[in-house]
Amino acid sequence: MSDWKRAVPIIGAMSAALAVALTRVLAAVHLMPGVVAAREAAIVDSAFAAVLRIDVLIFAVVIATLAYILLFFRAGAEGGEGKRFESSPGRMVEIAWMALSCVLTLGLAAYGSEEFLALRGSREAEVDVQVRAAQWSWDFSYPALNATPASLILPKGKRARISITSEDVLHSLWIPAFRLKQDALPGRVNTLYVTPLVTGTYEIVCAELCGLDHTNMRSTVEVVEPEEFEARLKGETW
Ligand SMILES: [Cu+2]
Repeated sequence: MSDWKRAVPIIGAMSAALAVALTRVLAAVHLMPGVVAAREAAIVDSAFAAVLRIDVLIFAVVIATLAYILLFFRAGAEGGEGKRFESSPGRMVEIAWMALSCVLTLGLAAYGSEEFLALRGSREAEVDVQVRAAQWSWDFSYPALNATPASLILPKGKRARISITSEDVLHSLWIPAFRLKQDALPGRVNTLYVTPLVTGTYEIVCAELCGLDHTNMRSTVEVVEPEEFEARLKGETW
């Protein structure tokens, strides 16, 4: 049997074992924050999980191949040359690898575009909030309700449009529980759409190094029941 025909089942078995072990470890680690607090968070999580599955497979095949080569082709004890790879599948492997790479790249691009469009959705929203970032705090205002609460308040189940700008340098509004992040740029308004699904209070963090107190540039978003929303905003106005 030629070298590569013997190698394929061994590398295949090693890859499968490694992929199963890695999948188990990753399932135990929980890479994403525990709470999935918005419709958008579920979309990001499913895309992340899909890409991670592909990454695990590729990683397992590469590492298993490397391990196989190290094990079976290492130099002899006396420092002599190791075993040589005598035969090669040649062009077939190159063609298969290129075809697979193309399918994978185009498939991921199509999947990513679909998920991105699902994430952005339409430009309609039921709630409008303006966010102004400045060194080193966040200001929130609701023009339709004439309210300026100290933190962000959103009604559960309603699509909100968050218009973000900056007074000075680059900042970035990041809400890990929503899996959303949007840059705040001076002289420009960026929009973010979100439909919160779980009531609670979640962290807002600045995700762009913006100066001395960057790490303290934090706030919170509170997701409340829709019937409480306006009353909460009135109570928070100052
Ligand atoms: Cu900042």
